[in-house]
Amino acid sequence: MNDITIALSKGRIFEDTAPLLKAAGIIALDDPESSRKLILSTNRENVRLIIVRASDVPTYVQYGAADLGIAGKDVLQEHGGAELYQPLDLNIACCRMMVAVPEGFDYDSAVRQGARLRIATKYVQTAREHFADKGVHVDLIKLYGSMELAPLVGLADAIVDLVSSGNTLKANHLKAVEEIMPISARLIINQAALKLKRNTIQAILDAFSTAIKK
Ligand code: PRT
Ligand code: MG
Repeated sequence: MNDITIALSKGRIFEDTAPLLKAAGIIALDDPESSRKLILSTNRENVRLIIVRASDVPTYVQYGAADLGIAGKDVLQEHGGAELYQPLDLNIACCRMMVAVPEGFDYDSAVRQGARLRIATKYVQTAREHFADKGVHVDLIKLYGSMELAPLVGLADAIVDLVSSGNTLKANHLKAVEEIMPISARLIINQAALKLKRNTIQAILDAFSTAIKK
């Protein structure tokens, strides 16, 4: 049996992936929320999980430090996805990437008038492409979190961020004005690993696909 390393982040990705792993006969022996271990053993001697930042998952898989990974489309879009095989939309950790502005801001007329907008976001590449396609001039301000704060303190006119329930926007008197793309987590595979460990990886892939369809 080939040794397999799977990269994933704790929190919602781990929680939503655990049932899929279980369907593939893989159960983590530690809980990443309570354990400080970054390498988790599983019930299968040849399979281990590594716990990394959500945005670092594609990097570990790209360089072959992990054979498989689970990453949001938001993260893959920013990373560029080069050299990664992406065979499966897992349909977990779903949300939408949106443009949001303060409740009183008239986004449509600002866009119509050709105003230059200041956009704060963690998703600079995705935002750049989106506004370029629309022909809207923007200045992008890179943030690493709490994007919702930026328009409230005059750092930006608008933000590009992920929205699921909409509660965070509402709590900060912001409104979503445009959807950029629907987001869900994807299985990513290192291409060399796929060739070298095809049988083991294919078995995991098949178990995931069956579990998703249920
Ligand atoms: O936390 P860290 O900086 O390490 O990384 P991360 O924030 O990227 O990781 P994590 O675990 O929070 O998210 C992992 C993945 O989950 C993301 O890459 C997305 O693909 C997916 N996902 C699904 C989400 C959400 N839903 C989501 N709602 N990621 C973040 N959010 C945040 C959003 O940014 C906003 O601040 O939740 C807030 C909005 O939620 P609502 O319910 O109030 O609308
Ligand atoms: Mg987070």
